[in-house]
Amino acid sequence: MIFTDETAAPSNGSRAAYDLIVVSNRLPVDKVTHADGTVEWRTSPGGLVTALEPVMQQADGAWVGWAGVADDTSEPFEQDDISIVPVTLTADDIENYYEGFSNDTLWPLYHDVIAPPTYHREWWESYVRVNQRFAEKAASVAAQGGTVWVQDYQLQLVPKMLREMRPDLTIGFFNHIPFPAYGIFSQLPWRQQIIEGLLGADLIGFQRAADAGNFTRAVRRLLSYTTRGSAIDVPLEVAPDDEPEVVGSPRVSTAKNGVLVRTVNARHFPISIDTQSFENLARRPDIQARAREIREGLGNPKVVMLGVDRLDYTKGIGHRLKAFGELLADGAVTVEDVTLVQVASPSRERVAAYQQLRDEVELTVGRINGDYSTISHTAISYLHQGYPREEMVALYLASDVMLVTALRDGMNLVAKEYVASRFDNDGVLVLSEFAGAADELKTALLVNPHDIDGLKEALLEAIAMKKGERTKRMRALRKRVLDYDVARWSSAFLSTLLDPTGVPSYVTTKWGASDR
Ligand code: GDG
Repeated sequence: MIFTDETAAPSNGSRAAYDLIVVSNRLPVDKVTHADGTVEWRTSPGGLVTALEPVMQQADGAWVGWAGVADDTSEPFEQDDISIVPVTLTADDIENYYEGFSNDTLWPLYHDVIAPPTYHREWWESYVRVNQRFAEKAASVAAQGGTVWVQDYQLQLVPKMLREMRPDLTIGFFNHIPFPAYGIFSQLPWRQQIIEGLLGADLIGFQRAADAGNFTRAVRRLLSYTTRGSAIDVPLEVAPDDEPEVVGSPRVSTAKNGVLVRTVNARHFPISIDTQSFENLARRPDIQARAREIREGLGNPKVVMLGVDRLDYTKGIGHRLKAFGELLADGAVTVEDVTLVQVASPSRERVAAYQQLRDEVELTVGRINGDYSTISHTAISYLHQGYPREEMVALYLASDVMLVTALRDGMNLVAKEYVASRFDNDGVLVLSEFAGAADELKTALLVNPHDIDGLKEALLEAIAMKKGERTKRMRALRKRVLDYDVARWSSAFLSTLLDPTGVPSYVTTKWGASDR
């Protein structure tokens, strides 16, 4: 959709109207301003954009979000046939709504308070203001009767705000991170507003069945609404004038007590990756050559173990280092035989808990390397850097054992990327049972990362695993990841959202995008 003055305007008077709108904190493009003042919009090739690109193109879709720089007031534009609608965040919004409430209140709270959440009323007020801004932007560009899909924990108030402004819209929400048990969630001073915000959606998606269960329990505890499996009855307060329109909606019915209710569904849709694109990269001869080069550079040890994470306290990097350090100390492994490569990509560097984590991890790595490395063999190759996807796939191919030891993780895409890259049916995945991926990747070596002895045993089992066993397990993992990729995920969510009965359907969406 090109924005022109002639573009059919929605009734709210904005310049363009879209049938499908994705709303996320970050746009799928970053604004980069060069030294000479020229501006470039760089695509960040995340799984979400890959999944949604075809459906967005067919549906005349737009993406509403922040461009990643403070005070940016860019006008909407087109990139790769998707309309991009930027939302402005000021430096104050970034500090309070994003780094504060999103990343220092909600993130630790939703990850089972691994780090203590900080509660500040100013952060909450900023969160409300910014959510309102996102909702207004989405409302101003949505076509009459259109569909809006809101993404993630930064925007949990948007569904209710949007419904109040535009009751004609179908609204979906997907939470990429865990939803905690009520005993933890109830710490949040604004717990009721968050639940009410989310209930503005018609369909609320979670990574795991347990997350959806935690959410419906919170609804019962806080609001006493009736729930039936994944369905939640939200009582309606209907003004007499609105009644004919509301009552005609397929989602509205009369409950046993005679009250009009709107049915909201909360269920799990485990996210996935663009599996084929990882396999295609892994099959490239130059990337295979790079994988061999990586092993040579490490001194050709018998076993390469790998960790790839954003440097985040949820990922259990410290637990993994402790287990490996103890195996070296016990003499169960030596640096000539086994080496660990740990990519820890920089993340949220202005938040204090992340600065502290970096110090702790780097102290531990330094100690282990100091104690056990030799001139020719390093115990841990620690890389506090981001890499192109090609290099990540080369690392996946170069490693015999992949370590995913998250203490709590919505899904963990790294686990799926490793599996997708191993078209040779080799490699062992050690996977935390606290990552959402554990519900699907059942033939991984599942571990409780808090149990350091258990983790050490799993590492030794992975290191010693015979080829036949590795192949058997990897084949089963690959079947799942190849079968259920990110296109299938988005299709499952959208077709459920658009099917008022709530029956899952992987067949087609309204726009004809099938699940492949
Ligand atoms: C949240 C939830 C959920 C990392 N370093 C580099 C790099 N990465 C890529 C990985 C992977 C992605 O970043 C990280 O995804 P994860 O799923 O592992 O974790 P979060 O960032 O915490 O994501 C999580 C996810 O949302 C989706 O719903 O699974 O549970 O926490 O794709 O490969 N990519 C490149 N260079 C790096 O240095 N190219």
